[in-house]
Formats: sequence, C-alpha cells, structure tokens
Amino acid sequence: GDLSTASPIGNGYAFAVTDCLFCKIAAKEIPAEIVLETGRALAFRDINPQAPTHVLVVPKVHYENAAALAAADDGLADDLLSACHIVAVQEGVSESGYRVVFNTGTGAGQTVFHVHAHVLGGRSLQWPPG
Ligand code: IU
Repeated sequence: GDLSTASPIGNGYAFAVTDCLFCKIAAKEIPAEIVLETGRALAFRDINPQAPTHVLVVPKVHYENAAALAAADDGLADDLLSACHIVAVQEGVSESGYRVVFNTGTGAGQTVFHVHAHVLGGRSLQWPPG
C-alpha cells in the first residue's frame, strides 16, 4: 500500500525501522557519544572521525536520505540544520568554519540509510571534497 499515508508521522514508517543502526542509536538501544539532543534530533560523534569535530546529526524518526526528509516538508529539515549549527557552536568551530554534508545515495558515499548530516570542522577543509 501507500506507506506515506499509512504512517502517522508521514515518513512511510510507523515506528523505528528494524535493523536501522541510527534508529537504534536514536532509541538509545545502541550507545553513542551524544553531544546534543533536541525534540526531534540527536547529534553524536562519528565512530570514524574525518576531522577533529565530526558529529552526525539525525532526525529521531526514519527517513532514508535528505531527499525523503525534504519531501516530508514538515520543518524537520529546518530543525536538523539548526541542530547542526548548535553543534558547531558547542564544538567551537563556528568561527573558524565548518562543513555540513548529506551524502545522498551510494554514488555519493552514503552507507547508512537513515538520513544524517555530517558536521565537520576543526581543521582546514579542502574543496572540491573528492
Ligand atoms: P555516510 O554518509 O552514510 O557514509 O556516513 C555514515 C557514517 O556513519 C560514517 O561516517 C561512519 O563512520 C558512521 N558510523 C558511525 O558513526 N557509527 C556506526 O556504528 C557506523 C557508522 I556502521
């Protein structure tokens, strides 16, 4: 059937997705080093950091990627971006500069299919990212 209408939260899923790592972290079923929690978002340190600050910011509910999140059009993408900036301030990288990245699709390097923003900072970052 049409999952988008079946779900009370409009993301196609009525509850945490089975075997989704980031759903489990959001539910506190798997430990992570959490640096920020807001009403609808959670931020935790990446286990394989690519910069002195490397934090992942996820919505507590499941969306596969940034496109699905944006399509939901319910303000959640705004919340996520705000959380990213708060993390950058907390981490002390908001002045020196930081990067927010959504890898979207396998071709862009997405490996975990629960949307997450990478917040990277604390070193100089090259462009293009490669
Ligand atoms: P990607 O954009 O989907 O490639 O990012 C996934 C990130 O999740 C990547 O940077 C991993 O190091 C990170 N990660 C994690 O923090 N904890 C985990 O248990 C796993 C991946 I698996």
